[in-house]
Amino acid sequence: MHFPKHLAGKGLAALIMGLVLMAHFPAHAATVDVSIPGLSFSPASITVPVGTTVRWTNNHSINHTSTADGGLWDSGLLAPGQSFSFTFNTAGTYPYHCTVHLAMLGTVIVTPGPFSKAPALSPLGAGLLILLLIGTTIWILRRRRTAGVR
Ligand SMILES: [Cu+2]
Repeated sequence: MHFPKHLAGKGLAALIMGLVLMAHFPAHAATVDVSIPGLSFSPASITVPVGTTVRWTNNHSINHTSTADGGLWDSGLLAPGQSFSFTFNTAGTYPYHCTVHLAMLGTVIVTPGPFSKAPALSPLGAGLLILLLIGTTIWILRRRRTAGVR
């Protein structure tokens, strides 16, 4: 039962390293859906953090577009059932419309997001993770040394 234990130690170290990486690079690139159920966008206004991808899906029976008022994005004609995605990498307020039906209006509000406001992981949490990582590394090294002496 010597070898499996050794592997378990490595697995634990890999798990902890993974946790540390996740703490530093949290999944923030979410996708948010906006539906076109008729002659409107639903929801008409959404607020998302920087890095979010907004996906418009035409759930209506006729063509529509999602077109930024400033021209930042333009889906072109979306046939029924088609989708168009755009990723917002800069905070700001982005009004948009449908070029076929000018009364169809929407707004995407992009907030600076968690990165620029506060660290994703508290200093205490980060410290504990690093301690765990160091502890596991020492544990593995000691196990290796013990095996080598024999
Ligand atoms: Cu339209």
